[in-house]
Amino acid sequence: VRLYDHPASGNCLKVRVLLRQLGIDYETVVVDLFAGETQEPEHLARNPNGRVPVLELDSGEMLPESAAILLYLAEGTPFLPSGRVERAQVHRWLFFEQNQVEPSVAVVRFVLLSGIDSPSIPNLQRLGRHSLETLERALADGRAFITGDDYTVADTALYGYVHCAADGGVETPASVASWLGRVEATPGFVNDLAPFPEHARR
Ligand SMILES: N[C@@H](CCC(=O)N[C@@H](CS)C(=O)NCC(=O)O)C(=O)O
Repeated sequence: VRLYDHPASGNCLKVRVLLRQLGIDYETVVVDLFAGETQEPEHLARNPNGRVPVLELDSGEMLPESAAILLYLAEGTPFLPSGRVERAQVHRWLFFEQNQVEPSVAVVRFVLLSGIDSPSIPNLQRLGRHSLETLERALADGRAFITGDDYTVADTALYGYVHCAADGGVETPASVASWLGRVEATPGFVNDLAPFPEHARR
């Protein structure tokens, strides 16, 4: 497979982490989102939404959206349970990540690391704290991973931006920090998130 990727993107990191953990050979093509390459016709033909990650399957079919890519790759592996309820719990946290974590924690990280002076920063940080407090409450029963005893793609997805929440000025509760450590200790886990490049600064 081929991954249209950016090294500083948490959404792309999720996919790179899982590809490595599954031992899948892949090739990366960096699409420089800070140079506007995601909005060029060539990339819009891969993803009408003009974003990365996009996974190009061996058939040539394009699959955008990090959560869809994780689910596709994890099918039939221990990272995606087959039971109806167990799988629904994975979906539930994937939706939460996209609805609440990504629009707050990831967006405020982007704003601060790009040097954008936005009046929405305090509100994004408040929403970010709220989503990390949700994780804290979910982990309060001592579970090892977000859906229970086993590491799943729900953890991979949440890790993408939760681990770098401090970049956006959002503090991480202690139980969430411990969970991050357990995710990082899963076999084959490598976090290769790159810093924002110099040309990201506005
Ligand atoms: N919901 C999407 C979000 C993807 C996304 O926001 N990608 C950003 C980088 S992290 C991007 O490509 N931005 C470039 C642009 O908007 O032009 C996913 O989970 O894959």
